[in-house]
Amino acid sequence: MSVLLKNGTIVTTTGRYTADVYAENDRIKAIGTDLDYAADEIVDAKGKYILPGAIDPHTHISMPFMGTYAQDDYETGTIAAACGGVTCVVDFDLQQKGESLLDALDRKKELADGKVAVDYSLHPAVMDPRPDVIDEVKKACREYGTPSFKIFMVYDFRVDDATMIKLLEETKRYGGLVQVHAENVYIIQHMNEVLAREGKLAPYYHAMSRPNIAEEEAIYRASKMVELTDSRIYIVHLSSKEGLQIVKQARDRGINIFAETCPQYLLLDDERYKEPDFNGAKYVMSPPLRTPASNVALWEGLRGGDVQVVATDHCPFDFNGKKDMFGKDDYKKIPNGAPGIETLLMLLHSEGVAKGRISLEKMVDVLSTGTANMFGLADKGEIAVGKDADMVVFDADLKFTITQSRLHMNVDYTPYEGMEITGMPEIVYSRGKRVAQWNGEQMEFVGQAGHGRFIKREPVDEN
Ligand code: DUC
Ligand code: ZN
Ligand code: ZN
Repeated sequence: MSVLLKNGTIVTTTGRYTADVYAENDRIKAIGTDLDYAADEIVDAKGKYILPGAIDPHTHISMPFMGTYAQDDYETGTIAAACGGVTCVVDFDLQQKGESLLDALDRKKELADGKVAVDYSLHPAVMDPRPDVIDEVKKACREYGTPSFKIFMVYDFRVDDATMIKLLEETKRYGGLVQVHAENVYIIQHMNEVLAREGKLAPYYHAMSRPNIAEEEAIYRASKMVELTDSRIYIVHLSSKEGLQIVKQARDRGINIFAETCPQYLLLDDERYKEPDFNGAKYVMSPPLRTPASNVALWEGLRGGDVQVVATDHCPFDFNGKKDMFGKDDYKKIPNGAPGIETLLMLLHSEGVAKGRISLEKMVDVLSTGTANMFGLADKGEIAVGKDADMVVFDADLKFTITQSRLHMNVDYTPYEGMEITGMPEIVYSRGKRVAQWNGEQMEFVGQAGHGRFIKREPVDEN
């Protein structure tokens, strides 16, 4: 299979230029002007951007959570990804009690292989940190190709500070990266008690129960452990301006702390929880939506380089039947999470690039190139000779109105219903194979479940 894209505008993290791109058997083979290959597929890309496929390093596919399951499975989730221009997904793999990290990886791979429509990898999530589990870090980094490890500072399955220190030391030894959900559990428990006493149990109080200070304190504590161990850490779904301030201060002191944010924390705010008829439940996620001041600060964090990655935290639960299953009378019982894998690229382009909040090059960095570097995806994230031909032909002027019925995620709502988008993918390639295309009204999937592969990732250079 070979593809020749003619006269497109190739976008990198440092600039853009007009050229042809030729891809054959998974990889980009040549970039230049007037390339003359007899390709199976020749596309006139004049006036269109050629972007590296977006990478979503934060998804919860088929994840058991709060008495139910995140609804997308590997097939529906990666079909939606392809339709949104996301050509690689790194999903969280939650270790069960008593299970080894490596067994958990095998278990999740079995669910994914043969179903995924685009390439994928896994982050082991450490939930049962026995000493033998810490010892598995080496194998996960060196043999399994999964050198990033998720931990939670909240929820029943959180790790304590001692475990975090051990993991930071062990990952440092083998070139791994700890990723942390940073919220202070005791602040949240306290707020839950206060709000319950006052009878404040509607979705809006979910946000009040998890104040910015809970994120700020946890990030500060995590940053101190990184300083102690001279290691590295990655803050997932950074949501607050106070949390960002801690990240920035630590980075200014030379501490290796990295941060990811998500479209919902850039674009939505806590007024959403006040929507009538229990609609506020659609936005119940953790951390919660904040105020516009945090939205503004996070865009600034992206521009300034203190936030390096934009991911989705895709974790979909139907509004009808899941969000309202146990939580009608108590925000604490509403499954936490929202859909987003398919809307990542369109939102970042339309609300970020088209509105002048970030440059096109910065978008490529935080969705593709920087993400590939952060997570050791050596063959991904760039339109360059030798890289995987994960490519998006992108029409920056194409208009689309987001509506749930024109999306592919296996869920009955989108938090962005009715939003007018400028700029959409026209064709999406996964390793040179066309997997999705614009059909005049919406994206349609034209690939195959099972085309995607497990990608072994590389640890950073050991020090
Ligand atoms: N937060 C969510 O909203 N969903 C899944 C897990 C998490 O930390
Ligand atoms: Zn989280
Ligand atoms: Zn998450």
